Amino acid sequence: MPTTYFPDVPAKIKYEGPDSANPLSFKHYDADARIAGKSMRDHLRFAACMWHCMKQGNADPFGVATRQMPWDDPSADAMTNARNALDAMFEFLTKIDIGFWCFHDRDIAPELPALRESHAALEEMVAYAKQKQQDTGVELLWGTACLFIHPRYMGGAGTSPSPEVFAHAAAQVRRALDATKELGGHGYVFWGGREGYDTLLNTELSRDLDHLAKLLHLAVDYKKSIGLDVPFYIEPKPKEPTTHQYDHDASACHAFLMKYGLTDHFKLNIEANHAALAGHSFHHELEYCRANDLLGSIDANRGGENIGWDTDQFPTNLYDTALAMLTLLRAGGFTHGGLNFDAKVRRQSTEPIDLFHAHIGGMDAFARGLKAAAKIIEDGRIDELVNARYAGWDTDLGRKIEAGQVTLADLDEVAQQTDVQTAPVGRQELLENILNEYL
Ligand code: XLS
Ligand code: CA
Ligand code: CA
Repeated sequence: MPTTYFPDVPAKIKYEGPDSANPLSFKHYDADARIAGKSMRDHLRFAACMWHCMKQGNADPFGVATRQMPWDDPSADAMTNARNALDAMFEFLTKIDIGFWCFHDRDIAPELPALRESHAALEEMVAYAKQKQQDTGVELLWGTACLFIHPRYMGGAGTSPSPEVFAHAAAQVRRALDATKELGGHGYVFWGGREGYDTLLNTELSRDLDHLAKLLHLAVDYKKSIGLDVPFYIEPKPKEPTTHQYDHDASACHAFLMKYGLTDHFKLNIEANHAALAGHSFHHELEYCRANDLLGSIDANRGGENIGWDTDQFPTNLYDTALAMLTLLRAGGFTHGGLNFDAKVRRQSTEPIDLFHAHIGGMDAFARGLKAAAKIIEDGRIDELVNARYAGWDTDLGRKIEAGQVTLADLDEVAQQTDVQTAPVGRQELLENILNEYL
């Protein structure tokens, strides 16, 4: 192993303020600065992900990988490369001062010809990762199992037409839950990348949903049996890789969890880019979660605005980060979750140092969003305008309707006695102006 994979980066990226000309510094993220009663570090709980940072080389359907990844040596054996990738990941996390990481089972250990061998490889790499965590103080935000790369999962994992494939998925989930427990993970994610269909002509939709719920119930039972006391998250995404994914958006996941009696065990992991693919704003998905006590964790990225696929770009849009942080603060902040950069550098960002530029930009964008959101709440003007708009609901009539104390006939009486020709003013432009004052 080389002594460093990032020789041009200092031991720690530091906060130097907005006037600094040093690209390897934070301009806005000041980890220990306190905002709204907590340090920025504790509000934001940043995480970086193993798959985009260390594993994928930016191959696309038209070309091979372009990134330089010195931790991935084609002449070395798979386990050596796996160790090197973890060395590189923990060097990266330490230097950029990110306190959490996330991984899929197959990101940290290779898939080997026999499942038993893959299990053993994973156990070995979990032990190695545990040592790395102890050495650096980095913690596991969440673990997950990769149930979408291997050809056996082409028709789904929990929703596969084959019970043997279902069993393979269950085996991987079991071992990934063990890994999450061993590493003290704060949560566990189910992203149903292939839990959907390409065509309904070959699909039994209701059976698929029953099977998916079965897998999740089995995971809940197993989690209890090993004493893993952390939330499970479903990560909604409407499409890609399949044409239609069952975990379409937050409300579809909510309906699924309610139907199958899973709401006590699951929250959602909301990814910005997936919200866009579902035709929603990131803010909408987060607000839906806040309204339904489903806000678990966040995958912080963005999509290309004119592109209909999952580009997983680093977040730079301050509107998005401010509105996301507004919802998060109003929801009381993270308990187990965090802001995981599920984002990759662009294909022409080929050098290891580009990983630093990318994460610095994302962290500063969320730091600015946090500052803006805290000020908006403190300022109170937006809340006042919203309260004024809904003031009618605090009158006798509004309270009675909310409390279920009136019938349709009662309301017919009331309506006949009140001359209503318009409705409360919306003030959208003023609200947008106030928001802009803080950006
Ligand atoms: C893919 C998903 C995936 C999950 C983890 O689009 O974002 O990376 O976050 O399996
Ligand atoms: Ca994600
Ligand atoms: Ca994505």
